[in-house]
Amino acid sequence: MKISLEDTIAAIATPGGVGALAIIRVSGNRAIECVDNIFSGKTSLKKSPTHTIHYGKIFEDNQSLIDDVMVSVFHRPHSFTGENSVEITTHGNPLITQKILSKLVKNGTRLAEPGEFTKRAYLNGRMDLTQAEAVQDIITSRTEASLKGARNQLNGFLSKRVNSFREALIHMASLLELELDFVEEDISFTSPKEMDVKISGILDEIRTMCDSYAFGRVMKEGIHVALVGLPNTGKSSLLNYFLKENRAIVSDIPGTTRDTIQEELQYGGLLFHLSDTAGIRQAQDLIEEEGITRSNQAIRDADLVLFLFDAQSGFSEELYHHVQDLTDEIRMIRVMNKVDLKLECDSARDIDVSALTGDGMNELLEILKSRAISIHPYTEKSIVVTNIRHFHALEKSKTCLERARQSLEEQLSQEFIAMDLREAIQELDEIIGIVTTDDVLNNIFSKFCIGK
Ligand SMILES: Nc1nc2c(ncn2[C@@H]2O[C@H](COP(=O)(O)OP(=O)(O)OP(=O)(O)O)[C@@H](O)[C@H]2O)c(=O)[nH]1
Ligand SMILES: [Mg+2]
Repeated sequence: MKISLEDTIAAIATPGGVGALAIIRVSGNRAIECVDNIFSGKTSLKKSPTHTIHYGKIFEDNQSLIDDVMVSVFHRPHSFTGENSVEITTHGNPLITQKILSKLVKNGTRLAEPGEFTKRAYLNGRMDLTQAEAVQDIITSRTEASLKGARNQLNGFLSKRVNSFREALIHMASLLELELDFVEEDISFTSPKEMDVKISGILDEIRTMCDSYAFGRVMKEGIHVALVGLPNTGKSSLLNYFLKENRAIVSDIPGTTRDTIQEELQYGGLLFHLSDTAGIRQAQDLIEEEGITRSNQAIRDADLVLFLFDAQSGFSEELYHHVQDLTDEIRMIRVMNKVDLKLECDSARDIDVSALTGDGMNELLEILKSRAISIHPYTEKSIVVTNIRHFHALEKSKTCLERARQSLEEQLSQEFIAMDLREAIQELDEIIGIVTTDDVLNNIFSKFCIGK
């Protein structure tokens, strides 16, 4: 749906439900005027300077009081959206905010689409597209790590890098195109060697950024960890210990867990999605068989697999190989549980724990954290790409630059090289939103909250 930037929009920006305060946001040419129409205060909002706050009341049509409110006024272009904007702070009762919103709609505003405030901020040049996307990430981040990544993106870390590549490539493409104009005179502005060095430098950086996406995804979406082993090894006990609650049924009857049980755990700034699975053995009935099928799927889907065994039942080479076949060896962590039983065992393993006493459990969490980071190596200093749209565009620009280098090597006409560079630039333009389509924008902003 095409929405007009001319409209003045309004939305409740705070979560639905009861709270101490709530905020209604209004933005657009007529924002201040529309609020002024329903606001009774000492001063006229229209005559108020920007960045001022005013106390007043809002009444029903029959003059009964809806609420007393504080109103903040922002004149364009110095507002989040770059437009005239007003924020009305009310008592946090949805009955109040709904009534005020209805009054605003009767007085010349329309209800905002999801993300429309941020979309306007982008369209009005207040931020680029990666920064607009970061606004939503800041709201939805569930871990310290992803919040930090989103904050860096909002500060423009990603756009600055992408912009520097763009500028260097635009410069190179322009020199090549200029040379083409002077082809008869045989004038050269840049040497193939020089160009190769520059393109390679950019390529290296783009490759590192593409590689960071594996970790970026983990940072944003969390790490999937499957707890796997023979029946009775203590997988459910381990899950319960991590969660500090009796989430899964634990019993000494082998084959207790049938369904996979998924729960979240925050540790070390990261989010882990733990899946307790049915113990894998020759199934005794159809339900257990289905449970084991699900265990196998959980292994395939996992970023990390905790392979549990205990000294009593011993390390099953057969099961270990079965799990290895479903995942990569580097994703597996061998855990021996029930060390409190003090049984002898010489099987190789990464850690000894007791889900009963808690022995070794903190060390296990540390191993999980360091393995989560090391399966997707990255350095603190590098930019971490967390967004699939950015990742795809970077991948495409990487391919164009690789082609450009190939053409250089094969001494193809400069036309081809310039064309590849232009294509790479276009991909980078899409990341920061210098060129975009309505579809891309709708796709991005429709996932936003209303009021943001
Ligand atoms: N001594 C001791 N017993 C444990 C430990 N962890 C679990 N158990 C016991 O081992 C038995 C099986 O535990 P569960 O957590 O149900 O094992 P599971 O791997 O989930 O078993 P299934 O769901 O059947 O695959 C229970 O009786 C637990 O109390 C431990 O660290 N030490
Ligand atoms: Mg279990």
